[in-house]
Amino acid sequence: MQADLFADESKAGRWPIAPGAVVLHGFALPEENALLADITPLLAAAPFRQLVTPGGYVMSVAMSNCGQLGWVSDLKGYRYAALDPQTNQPWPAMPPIFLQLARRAAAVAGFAGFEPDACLINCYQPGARLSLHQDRNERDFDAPIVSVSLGLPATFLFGGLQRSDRSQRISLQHGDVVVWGGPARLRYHGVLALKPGNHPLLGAQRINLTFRKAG
Ligand code: MD6
Ligand code: FE
Repeated sequence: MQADLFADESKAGRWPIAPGAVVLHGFALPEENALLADITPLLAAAPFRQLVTPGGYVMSVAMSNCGQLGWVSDLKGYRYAALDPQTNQPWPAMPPIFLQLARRAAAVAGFAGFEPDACLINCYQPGARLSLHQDRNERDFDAPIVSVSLGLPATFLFGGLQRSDRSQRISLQHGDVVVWGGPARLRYHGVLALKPGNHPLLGAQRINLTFRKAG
């Protein structure tokens, strides 16, 4: 009896944070080992690197990508690129497990038919942060974004459509998935400086996978 209560994936651990945005608590936990096993070879081909913003600052978050397109930043601007500028090779392919998880999470959140072509991989060490921004380098804003948190917990700042709107603070734990689209797609958001700690699987870091339809 009790088992049936949460048999419907669309209800368990689903926390709406705004119209179009929902946290799926623990949604990625059944896949944690498979996800981590797939990340290792990706990073061997396209290692984490700290990108430079168009304004000349070195980002504290280290980044890599997989999929047909990867998000990059340099003094010329932010954009998606098919080749890793560090190797001039295509980004590693998106592992099937990543793709399936992103599709499933989007569908549960009400965005059926999500077909991501880009997965940004963010690595936060203690102290690393992401200042308030909008995700607007994608070609169209109809598709949602699916964001998977692994490792140390972080505080996600979730603001409004204007930079000056006040932000909510949302705690994201290992295995949580945020899906974000529709009327929430262009909301400002960021991540507070990561607190030191030790995660049993990932050690002193947080890894975030962000799936987008960029092209
Ligand atoms: C992060 N995430 O959680 C950074 N963007 O490390 C993002 O910037 C983000 O989680 C758009 C939608 C969901 C996100
Ligand atoms: Fe973002």
